[in-house]
Amino acid sequence: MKLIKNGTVLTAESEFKGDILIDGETIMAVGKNLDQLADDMIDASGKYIFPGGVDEHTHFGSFGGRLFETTEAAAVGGTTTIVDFVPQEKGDSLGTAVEKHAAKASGISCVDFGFHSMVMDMQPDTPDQIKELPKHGVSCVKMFMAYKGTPFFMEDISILKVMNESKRHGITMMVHAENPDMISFYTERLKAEGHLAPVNHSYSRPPVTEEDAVRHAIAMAQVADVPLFIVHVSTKGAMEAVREAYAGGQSVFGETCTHYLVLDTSYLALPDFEGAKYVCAPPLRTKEHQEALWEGIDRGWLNAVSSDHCALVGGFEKKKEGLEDFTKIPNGIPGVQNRISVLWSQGVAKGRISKQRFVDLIATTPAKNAGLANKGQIVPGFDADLVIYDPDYRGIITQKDNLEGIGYETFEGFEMTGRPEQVFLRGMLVAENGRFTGSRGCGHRIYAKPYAAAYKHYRPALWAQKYPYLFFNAL
Ligand code: DUC
Ligand code: ZN
Ligand code: ZN
Ligand code: ZN
Repeated sequence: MKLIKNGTVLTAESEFKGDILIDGETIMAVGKNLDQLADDMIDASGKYIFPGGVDEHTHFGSFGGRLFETTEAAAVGGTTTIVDFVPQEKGDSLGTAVEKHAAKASGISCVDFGFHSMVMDMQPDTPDQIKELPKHGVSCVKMFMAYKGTPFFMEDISILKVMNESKRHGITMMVHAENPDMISFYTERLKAEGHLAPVNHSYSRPPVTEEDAVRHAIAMAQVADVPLFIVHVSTKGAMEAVREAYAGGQSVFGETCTHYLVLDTSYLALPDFEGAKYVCAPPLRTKEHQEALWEGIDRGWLNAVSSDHCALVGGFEKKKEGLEDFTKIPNGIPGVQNRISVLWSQGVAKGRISKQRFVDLIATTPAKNAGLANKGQIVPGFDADLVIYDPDYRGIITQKDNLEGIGYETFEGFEMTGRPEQVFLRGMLVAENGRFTGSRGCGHRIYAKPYAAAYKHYRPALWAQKYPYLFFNAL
């Protein structure tokens, strides 16, 4: 058995000096005086130990993602589990889509991996396929209110039907909330006036388009009487909509992403088409929104920070398809590698969030949101996914250290105030000081459980008192 000794253990609730005993792939004990049980000692004096990161929102295989070859980047950054969104091809059932996607990850992924479904081919029998998802280890399904005219876009009636079925099977509804018609309206106007540079992508999707859609999604969740999870919240107004709905008794939750916390709209206006690197949806926002999001994650109004990692095949070159027209720039930016580093350096080290909030946001709650039973906590019986973090390391994030394989680093030039020194995936050392030391395919598929966090925090009684006329069937 392995013993990680003399470190400071960080959890979502507390921190304490303690040793961690690992038996094979599992945490065996946390405490003192465990030496006699160990045959392998790792000294973590002066270091922090926190649970391996859980990135509940990645696109290794959608939006033109690079598939799972580049998951080494996750491992070196301290993320030991990813939950990847599964694109649904026309004609495939939701379950078939998951299995096809899983086949691309198996034997390749360097970190453990689970899946969220995305409904992209809505057929009359699609809602009925929701009941199959737990069998495929899927606990969440995402639908898009944006991208009208593409397979992503879903009508309200489709969303309502899937919501209705999701509730019966404990599947968490996730929504990408942006108002597509408002975006079309702005886009047409910008194009007509000849405004085609990358920064116009953000002008075509101003904050109001997100807040409006979030409020609409919340209303749909009221009608269907389901818990709701809003992915990639990027604005103050959208965050407040989530917060108000929750305060009002509705089970509405949300995450934000690393880039919305630290990158602002000025990146989109960089010369020589550099701004295209930062085109994502929802777009980067102004500093005012960033400040609100920091408050939101500190206070728990948003419960997780994901990367929304989109490593486009072709990287920056691919984005040049939009040289003449911002609407043709593929959406999405990479960020799986430095999610943890950035949140520590810009959050913990600058006093914006506590170490406990940090652990909760990067590992503990994302695991709960995604229904991953043995991930995200340093507790006996859980997977021995652990990061030994050196808080004294000082460096600069730069492309030469990047393993995401896209040719640019989203957080180029940001300070690293500390870094993951050693990363363990189920007890295996998979990364050390920025180098991947595991083997291709060492990541396992993780089967999520239904009735995840959004359902655990479901409050039907409160809800029923407030809207008795909507309240048909409590869980
Ligand atoms: N939605 C995502 O979740 N990621 C990238 C682009 C998008 O629209
Ligand atoms: Zn059913
Ligand atoms: Zn989205
Ligand atoms: Zn995404």
